[in-house]
Amino acid sequence: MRIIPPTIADYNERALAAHTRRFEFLAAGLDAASVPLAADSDPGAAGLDALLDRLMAFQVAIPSWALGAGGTRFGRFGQTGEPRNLEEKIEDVGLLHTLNRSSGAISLHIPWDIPDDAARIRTLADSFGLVFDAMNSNTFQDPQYKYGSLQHVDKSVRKKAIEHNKEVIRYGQALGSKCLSVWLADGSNFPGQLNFREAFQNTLESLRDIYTNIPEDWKLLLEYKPFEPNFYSTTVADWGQSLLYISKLGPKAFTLVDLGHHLHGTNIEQIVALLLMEGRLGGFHFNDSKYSDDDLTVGSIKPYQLFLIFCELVQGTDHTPDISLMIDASHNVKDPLEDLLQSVEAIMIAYTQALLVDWNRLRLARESNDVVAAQETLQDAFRRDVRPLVAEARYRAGGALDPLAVYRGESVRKGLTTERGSGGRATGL
Ligand code: PSV
Ligand code: MN
Repeated sequence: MRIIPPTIADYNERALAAHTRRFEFLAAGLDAASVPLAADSDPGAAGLDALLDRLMAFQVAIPSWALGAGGTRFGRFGQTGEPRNLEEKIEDVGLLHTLNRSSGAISLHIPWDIPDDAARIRTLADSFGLVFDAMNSNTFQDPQYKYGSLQHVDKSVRKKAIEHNKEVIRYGQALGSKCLSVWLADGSNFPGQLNFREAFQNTLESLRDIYTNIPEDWKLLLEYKPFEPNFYSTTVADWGQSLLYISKLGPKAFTLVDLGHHLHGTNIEQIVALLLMEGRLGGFHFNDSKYSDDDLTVGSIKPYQLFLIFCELVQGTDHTPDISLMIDASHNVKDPLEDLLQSVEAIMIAYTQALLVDWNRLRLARESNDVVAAQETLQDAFRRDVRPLVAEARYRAGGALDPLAVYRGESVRKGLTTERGSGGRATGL
């Protein structure tokens, strides 16, 4: 199912007058003059136009495994019209991108989504204006990985996992991706099960082998996670451990931060700041959580944390264009496409708010130890309703003023269900 531009134009026309009122009111009160220009924007653009250019340029990748219903170990409630193959997943991401113009990339997980005919898959993606973001290897489901993959005590299992990663790089090259993203479920469930130092050394040796196959213009991302599926130790458990590995690997290796992969109360924005400072932040998995790796809609629980993270990303602008930004969420009770639209919107809002922080005022407040003024400065930006700005950027880029309204108005899920049926199950977790 495709949504055609004239349909979007119809919806926009009906919403335009109300949007223009809100947008102009907001724009009149903005000091957007200090927003730095996007790399490809017109050098003559200033203020509001510069801000909107940056929003229009901003893209978040959609994971191929998040287009069907998620589940828990207690059950899974399927979604009708789920994509049955990679082609249909690409169509779904194409739908999102047509609506919001900010989801112009797809991230594949191998072997869940093997591009058998890479040229055809690339052409299909291209027809929606999509590129391929990070390629994710999967060394956690095969029965041989019960006791780990890259860390395994048996060299032949390590070898198998290494070869899998090399294969994923080859698929990525055929698709035009520039990045391998590695997340390891490796670890242990009980004290004594694992020799920590040997597990680290085995993992490092395996990663070194993979790293020698990373093409010159590629990145290797190493994602950390403190627990699950192992509950006593994880072999890449936190950002310090990820940084330790990647520092030993070389300049093409970077740390990936998944927002759900932290213990309660962890200051993620500080981690982001330090990784950016070291030039070692390579990727992001956005989601939200109340308790642990809940994989909820971005911005649904802790929008202030998301904003503070974007404050760090915006300040580290030298590095920002190179960071792979992706959603990594699960949809247990919502239509996945609606959920993804909400997530991208939340990211755009946080990004816009961060761009509007009065950084000069904040610097002065910090230098004079004016804690109150520092907090006020951040909250001035955070409490501003920037949704008309995000909508305006989307509108200028050819998208929908209100993507969800079009999605629902056009009964997209019903259309997908008619096309695909109600019994299909998308690959993924
Ligand atoms: C693991 O929890 C993770 O965050 C990794 O990024 C995986 O690739 C993804 O979720 C899907 O299992
Ligand atoms: Mn992740």
